[in-house]
Formats: sequence, structure tokens, C-alpha cells
Amino acid sequence: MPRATLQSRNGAMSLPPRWRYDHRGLLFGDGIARFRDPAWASAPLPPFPGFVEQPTPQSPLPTPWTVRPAFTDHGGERIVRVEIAPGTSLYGTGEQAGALIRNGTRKVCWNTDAFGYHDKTRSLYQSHPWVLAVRPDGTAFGVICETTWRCELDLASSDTRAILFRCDGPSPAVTVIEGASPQEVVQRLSVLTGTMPMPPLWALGYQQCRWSYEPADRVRGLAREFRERRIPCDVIWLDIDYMERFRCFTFDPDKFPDPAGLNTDLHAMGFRTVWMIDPGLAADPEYAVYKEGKASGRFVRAKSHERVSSTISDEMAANWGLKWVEAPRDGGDEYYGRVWPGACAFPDFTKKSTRQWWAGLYRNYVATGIDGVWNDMNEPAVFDGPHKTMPTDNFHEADEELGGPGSHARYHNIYGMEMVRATREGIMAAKPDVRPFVLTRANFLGGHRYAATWTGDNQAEWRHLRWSIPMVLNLGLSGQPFSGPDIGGFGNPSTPEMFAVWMGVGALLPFARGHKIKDWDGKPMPDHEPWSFGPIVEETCRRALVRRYRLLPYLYTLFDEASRTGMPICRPAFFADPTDVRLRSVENAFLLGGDVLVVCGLDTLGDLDASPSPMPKGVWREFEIGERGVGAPKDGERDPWLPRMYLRHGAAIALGPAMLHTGEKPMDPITLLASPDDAGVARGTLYEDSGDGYGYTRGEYRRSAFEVKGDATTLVRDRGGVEIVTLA
Ligand code: NBV
Repeated sequence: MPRATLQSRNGAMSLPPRWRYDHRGLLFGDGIARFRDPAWASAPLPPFPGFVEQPTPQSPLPTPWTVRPAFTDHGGERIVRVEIAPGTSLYGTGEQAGALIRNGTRKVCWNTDAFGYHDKTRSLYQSHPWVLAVRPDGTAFGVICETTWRCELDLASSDTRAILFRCDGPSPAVTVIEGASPQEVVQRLSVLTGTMPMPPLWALGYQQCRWSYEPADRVRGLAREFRERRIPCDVIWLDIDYMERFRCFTFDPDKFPDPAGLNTDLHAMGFRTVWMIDPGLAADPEYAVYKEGKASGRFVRAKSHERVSSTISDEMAANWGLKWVEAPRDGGDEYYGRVWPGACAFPDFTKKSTRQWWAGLYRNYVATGIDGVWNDMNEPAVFDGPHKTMPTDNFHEADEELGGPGSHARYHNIYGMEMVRATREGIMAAKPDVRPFVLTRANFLGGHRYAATWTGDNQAEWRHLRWSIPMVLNLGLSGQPFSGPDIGGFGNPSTPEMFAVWMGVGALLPFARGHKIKDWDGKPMPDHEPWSFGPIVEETCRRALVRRYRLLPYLYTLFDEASRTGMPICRPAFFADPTDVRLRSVENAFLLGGDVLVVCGLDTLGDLDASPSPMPKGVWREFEIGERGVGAPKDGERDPWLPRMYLRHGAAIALGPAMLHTGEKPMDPITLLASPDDAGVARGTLYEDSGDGYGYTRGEYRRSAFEVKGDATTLVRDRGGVEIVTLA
């Protein structure tokens, strides 16, 4: 029985609590058990929206079962305590800036528009009430606190021998996942929360964004410049300014008079386009989408109308040329919060009928040739709402599937997830033959089923560049394999060196997109394209992206693995050997899949004082990928700004040819890069399909496990042939 005292939210200490244990616990699958607070055992268990389906019990717990959560109430909160052995390393917790290892940190699951965030910021854009614990011997377990309410993950309590969850709302059920390794636990997590559906191949290409590329001819010019400069790029992004007065699903008639024509022109140059849609709909009776939503009662309702002063002042708004819409006076209990257009109403995505209505709005919109959708501000962010969102007593009509009607306090954390669920369904219905691509800022555990993500509004600072890696890694350990930072940093101008290094790292993360804020210090932000910093940085960016594009066959194989098994695409270095405790805090290096180790020099990451990080044991052979050549880098030929890449002993990976976009040519010829083991053999896997559509779900794919020995390989190619490069 733990004796530790508890610290409540306001910091006050109290007497040791009386802990309650669920002595029954039930097994829900291999190594997966669920526990309930005995004091709440007679209350019906609400569905947990993080799960693909609500799991059904299979049998009582096996003995021994070591991880048993304890429950108590304290200071108006429900508290769950899970004991950890000394030397246990903690990870997961979703999206959070700072160190990879989460011991000693606190995080609050409460989706927040966190512009200017840093490592002490408790709440970012997404909520993952999930902790992965790796024991000193390399075995692991994970804990899901099944709540959508505000919940603190306290890994820094005076009671350091435990993971604590402090939750609002009813006492949550707790699922514990046991595994022989962290890999096994993460894969078991995906049994419950699902896996990422296979994205289209183009979404693995480099993507260029800016708040905002406008008007349409600037977008065309940008596309031409990528091709003329021979810098690989697949996607151009359209941020909010393409809309007519920030009305979602509209196009500014002056700046974007012919969106279909723009999409056609970009497609002809081999680009795809992703366009932004926010949840806030201008409460303007003249605006068709709002009118339709109002007439059919689609919006979140208000109880009180608590207002705080707007984070975007009238003066800032005037500078940006915003003309606020005033809240209608006859709106009844419809909730209005101020976002870009002024007073906005917010669809209640917790209802299926509203999601269907929202999905339907995409039909004409994507018919203009839009390839993907970016849902931003979906925490939801509200400029004049308490804590930058809507009041917690707002009311959602939620379907029983999510738990039935309830307050915003209950549904806040899944608002963004339910929005992207609807968006995804809308694009799929509008374009049934292609795979949808949705990017979201807000999300919840399990939301990787609907959308990829980026790490929000980071800054052009060295520490933000460093945090890019652990942020992507912990998202991967929390079920979201498809993420990346704004390359170059969103806020502040980047320096040339920082931009080059960031491109080098970002090109090896799952989602690779450069993005930049509009203004800085009251002035328009200078350009941040790969060529904006002169020829030396441009050449580094080209080399970084050539690496990514030539790695695509391997990267796509990792996406296939993630979509089947839940294994992250980028994995922490300790995945190479979970028993090697030296690797537990390594965050300047990461594994791309199981075979490639990416190491960023700490000095290049701007951390001049740090001591060098350990490498995983065994032989890791360094390699470089150039436009034509592949092999061990020669001294003096390395680009000092780019991370080094190493191949695992006994592994072989498939590389494709250099290309300017994924649709330019087939992935042939294939180059097999091999790092033979002591017997002279290297092994690998290659997944191939048509890169889009659903043929792969009907068996139209090839997954080849292959071997390389000397000049011979078992990989069979129909066309193009295979070249073998062996690292000595
Ligand atoms: O739509 C403008 C920006 C966007 O560029 C950024 O990536 C988002 O995180 N958006 C936030 C709204 C304004 C933030 C100040």
C-alpha cells in the first residue's frame, strides 16, 4: 500500500489517501487489462472515444499481474496511481515540447492553441492520456486513463515512484498494457486505438507552406520555381487567406478567382494542393454555410455567454484588415466565439448528423481539384473565450456512441478529433477512388485514424529545432506515426544555418513541411523557401530532400508497417536495444524504422555544451545518398549541416531514383543498400503498391522480404532492375 501524500492542483499537501484497488481487473486481449475504481463499479462505464471499438472482456486477470492501478478522490479530482519501479523510464503523453524522457514532467490534457509554446507549457494542441513505461530490464507497460475530461498526467509528483492521473469528471477506467518490450506495448496500443490508414504516396513528399501564398499567381510562381531550381516538392499549401473574408468553403474572388484552374495548373506541374478549413463559421446571416447550419441546428449551444478580452485586439484586427462579424442578436442559445471572421458558430461534431452535414460540404469544395484538407484552430481556438477556447459549460448534443449529451468540459478534448473524422469522411465520399489526406492541429488519443499532424506553432529557435525530434518520437509512442514540425520554425525569422539544419532533420521525419508565419514584429515575414537563404543553404536543402526522395521505397514500407501494426515510423534510439539504459534519453538521434539510425550532431542542433550521446551497440555503418551515388561517405564530402545516417548490421534497405516529385517516375531502378552481417547476408523488406487508391486492400500490393548476399539478391523486379551497393 503506497504511503505517499498527494499534492493537489493548487499545490497543497494532504494526508496519505485511502487507495481503492480493483481486485478483479479483466483481461481484454493479450497483455491488455482494464481496471475500474470499485467505488464507481455500479456506474455505467461510458464509451471511450479513443478506442476503435469498445473492448469486450475475455477472462479474469492471469497471475501474476503486476501493474494494478489504485484509485482515490482528492480535492474534487479523481486520482489514479500506478506504481513504477526505480529506474523506469516514462514516455508517450502525446504532444509535448521538451525532453524525450517524460520522468519529472507534468502535462495537462486540455487541447490548447499554444502559440509560443515551450518546454514548460503544460497543454499543447492534443490530448493523449497515455504513458509508456520502460522498466530497467527493457520490459514495458503502458497506461491509458480512459477519460476525455481535463486530466493531468503527473510524472513529477513528490510521489516519484508513481504515475499519477488527476481527472475532472467521473472516475475513469484504466487500461494497462503489458509487453516484453516497448515495441510490443506500442503495437498492443494500436489494437485498441487503431492504426493510421495508408496515406497516398504524395503525402510522403516534401510540402511547402506559408501563411499565406497569395494571390493565385504567386502560388503558380512558387511551383515553377521549385521545378526550375530542381528542388523536390510534392505539395503546395493554401493557408486561410485564400478564403473570401475567412468564410470556410469559399474562395476570395479577387485573389483566387479560379481555384479549379489553379489546381489544374499545379497538377500539370506535378504538385498536389492542401487547403485550410477551420471549424469556426462566420455567424453572418448572408453566409450560406452558416445559414444552412443554423436552419438545421448544427451548432454548439451556450449556457452562459462568458467572454474575455480577445487575444486578437481590434487594433491587430484592423492592421490585418479584418472586419469582425457581430454576433447575431436573435441567435437563441447558439454559441458565438470570435475567430478570424469575427463572431463564429461552431459545428457540434459530437453528433453523427452534424458530421454528415460537414462531410457533405466538402463535395463541391474538393471538386475544384483540392487534394487534401488542413483543419486548423480545432481545439477549438476562440480569441475571446476563456482560456482561448469555448466555455466549459457549453452544451454538446453528443450521440450515445460518444457518451450522450454533455458539457464542453467533457467533449473539449475530442472536438478536433471528431472534426477530422467528419472531414475525412467528406473527402472520401467526394473522391471515393483516392486515399484522403487530412492534417489536423488538435487531436486525441486514437485520432491518428483520421488525420496526420504537425507540432503546431513552433518558433525559429534552436531549442525548438531540438524538440522537433522528441515531439515526433513521443507522438509515435502515443499511436500517431505521421507527424512533423514546421520546418524552419513558424514564428520568428530563421537564420540560414538553422534553416539548413532543420531541413536536414525534417526531411527524415514522417511529415516534412516547411511553413512560416505571416508577420513578424509588425512587418511581413521574409521568405523562407529552400532558396531564400542563398545558394549554400539551397544546396543543403536539395541534398536533404534528395535523401528523402531516394529513401521513399523504404519510407513507404515503414508507412505500410505502421498502418498494419502500429509501429512508429520514427522510433527512439532505445528501440535498438531497450535493455541498454544508456539510450533511454538519447534525443538527438532516432531510428527511421528498425534499420536506419539518424544522428544529428549536437553542435549542429545548436547545443554546444552537451556531451555526445551514446550509439546503440553493434556495428552501424554510415552511408550517404546522393542524386546518383549511394555508399559510405568520403571524408570531406559530408555536408556538416545534415544529420549522419547509419545502417544496422545485417540490414538492407531499398532506395529509389532521385525525382522531383513522387509522380515523376516509377521507383525504378531500385538500389539495395546492404550492411552485411558476419555471414555476409543483409535482409530487408520492400512494400509496393500503386501509391494511391484502394487496390492494396484487395491484394494489389507486393510485400517482399529479401536477402542480399554479395552481388546476388532474392528481390524480384518486373522492370528496372536492381543495383546492389554493399557497405564494407
Ligand atoms: O492559418 C494561420 C495559422 C497557420 O498558419 C498556423 O500553422 C496555425 O497553427 N493558424 C495557426 C492561425 C493563426 C495563428 C496565430
